[in-house]
Amino acid sequence: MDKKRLVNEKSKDEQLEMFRKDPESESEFLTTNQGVRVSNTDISLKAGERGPTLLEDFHLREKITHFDHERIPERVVHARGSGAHGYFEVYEPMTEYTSAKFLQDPEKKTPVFVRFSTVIGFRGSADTVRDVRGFAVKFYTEEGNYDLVGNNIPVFFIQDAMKFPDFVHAAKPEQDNQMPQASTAHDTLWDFVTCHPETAHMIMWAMSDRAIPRSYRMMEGFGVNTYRFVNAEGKGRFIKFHWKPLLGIHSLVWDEAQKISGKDPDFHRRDLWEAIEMGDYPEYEFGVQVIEEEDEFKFDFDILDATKIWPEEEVPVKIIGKLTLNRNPDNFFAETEQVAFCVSNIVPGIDFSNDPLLQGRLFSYLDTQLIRLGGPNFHEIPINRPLAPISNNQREGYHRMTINKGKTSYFPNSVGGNLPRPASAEEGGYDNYMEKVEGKKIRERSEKFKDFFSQAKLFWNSMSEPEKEHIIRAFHFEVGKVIDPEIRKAVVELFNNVDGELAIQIAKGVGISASEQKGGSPVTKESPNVSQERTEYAVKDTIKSRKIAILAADGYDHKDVSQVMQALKGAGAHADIISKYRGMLKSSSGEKLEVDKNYLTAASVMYDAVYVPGGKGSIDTLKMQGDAIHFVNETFRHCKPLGATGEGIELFKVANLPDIKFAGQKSTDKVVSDKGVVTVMKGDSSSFNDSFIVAIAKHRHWDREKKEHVSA
Ligand code: HDD
Repeated sequence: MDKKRLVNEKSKDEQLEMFRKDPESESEFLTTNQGVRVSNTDISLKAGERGPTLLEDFHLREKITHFDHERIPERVVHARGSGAHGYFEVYEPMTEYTSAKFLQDPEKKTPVFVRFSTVIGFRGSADTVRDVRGFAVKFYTEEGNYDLVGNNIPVFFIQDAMKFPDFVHAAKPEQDNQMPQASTAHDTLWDFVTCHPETAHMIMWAMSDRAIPRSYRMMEGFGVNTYRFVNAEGKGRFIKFHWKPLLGIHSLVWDEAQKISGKDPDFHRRDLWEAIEMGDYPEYEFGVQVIEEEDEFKFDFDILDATKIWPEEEVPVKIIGKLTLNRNPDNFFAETEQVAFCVSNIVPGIDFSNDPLLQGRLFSYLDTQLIRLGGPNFHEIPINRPLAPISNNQREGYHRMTINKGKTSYFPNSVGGNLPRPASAEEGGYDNYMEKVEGKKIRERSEKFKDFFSQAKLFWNSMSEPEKEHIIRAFHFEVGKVIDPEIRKAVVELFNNVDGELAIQIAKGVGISASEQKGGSPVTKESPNVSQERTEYAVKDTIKSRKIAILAADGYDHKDVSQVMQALKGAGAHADIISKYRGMLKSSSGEKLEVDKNYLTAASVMYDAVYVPGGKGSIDTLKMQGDAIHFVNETFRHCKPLGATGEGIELFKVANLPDIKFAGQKSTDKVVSDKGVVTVMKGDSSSFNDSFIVAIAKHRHWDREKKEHVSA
């Protein structure tokens, strides 16, 4: 049986396994690429011990040549990413809407490969930069591969693909000095923004907490563009795709994100990898918004404009299935780097719309893989191979793997039995949706595309107060780094079209005098679902997979630590013991505890909460350690939960947490929970655990008004 047929009859996992088991990896012995066993791979072949190296050393030449060619061009955007395998299940048959087979049978699991990414940074840049995150899903369906290439923000910077190269050139490091890396806080990006008012809405999202997610597991995903569902009767409907994370939508704060970039540049990669290794499988529900064709013009926005959302309050998201990521890749290069997503990879039952951004994307992705993966046969790389059989007349080109049999590579033919032949719709052939199109060739956009500010204002109106404050501070950082005062002024003027007060606040932080006239869009509507705080998809009742730091030294109270650790574990969280040195700690009653990280390998910014157990010896030591006090201060400043029992409270007092009430000294005193700081003196451990878990589940405690008084 030839390899191609074998591949097509196996599951994706089995298929990849087969490639992993190629003779190369099965041999116990080190061999050349030709299978010749190598006797020495340390010393090159020389003429005498101290003589010149000989050209005939085929192993040396092969080894170095391979190494010299080991890099492929990084993706022109989304270069830095992280991948995971998993599966998709539909909740109920979607027959009414689409004929796509992977959306019919709730019993069926469709294998997927997902790649998350940042957009602007190079491959080696940090994970927690302010940026959009890519959320690309490859479904290996029985009808062929379907790629849904989305982002974690539902709109885009520009309306027309023609502008994409300009936008990316402006956002990437500047031409003369290749700075700054992985950041939009520079002149050319903001120059582009002010020259293109259509960016206003997306910029609001990019300045919001959405652009600094806590984890790939805790962010939404959006298909962004408008697509079509087409059912078996040929009825089409406009749709937008959504991914809703079951852990809720959570973000970092900007100071935290910047510090993590130094402490652990792989923060998001590591988080995804470790969660999957520990069995905390990331899950996202799949949703669609549907607009009937007859309602195409019913809205005050153009449904083909990718800079506009379909407010979920107007067009509800119908949840139709779930994605689970349950396996890490075995090899980063072979899978995560070589995976090739193409927006044009589509299956029957799904079709494109005339969204001008999408239309350009249809060309770009296939085109970019040709240069990135070195030729037209990249679909044969294991991670890109469909499970559905491939059979066509495209046979040659660089890196061809399949060995086709027979004489013919054309259709129709009489020599090869007239095969392979096109399939009818009944046989599963892809039929393009029969849309009536009439018009003059023209370079124009429809009138509603020119409303640049209404939805930017809708977004602003929908934010909670802390979210608004974060947006203003993000502008202060980003635009504050712009050197040319004319560009800073233009930014203030642009956002004066969105909201006058916003413009005044931006101006204040970037050295521009605020506009006299308070401008702004007249829109007063809100769409709570665009707010991470207010959305119905906010999840604030679980601490599953959160990371808690426990600060301790010799003399810690073992009972305190064990009962809190047990409670956290029971609720699905993970705790690390942090101390000045790695090794073992000794409790006041003689037990031992292994330290996971020291103050140099850990930092408060890498955790979701901090707990300080009692034990006089431990606290006397911690009170003298600036690193421990800093840990507490920083956690407080970033509005994350803090818990302490017994003498542990002393450390919080030394850290001077402003306006916080602590549990009293008496053993009869109850648990006190104040703005996410939970303390108890003695005794009631179960109510402490409950209150601490509630505080962690809330994630952030923005009500710490005096947080800025804390230096950290
Ligand atoms: Fe794009 C990669 C998402 C507009 C051209 N894009 C890429 C990836 C994601 C997106 C997630 C990374 C895929 C991976 O992990 O390999 N892009 C989007 C979204 C857009 C968007 C949600 C707006 C709706 N992109 C867009 C436009 C163009 C491109 C308008 C060009 C006209 N995008 C590309 C590309 C990339 C890419 C150059 C770079 C690497 C790749 O394709 O494989 O073709």
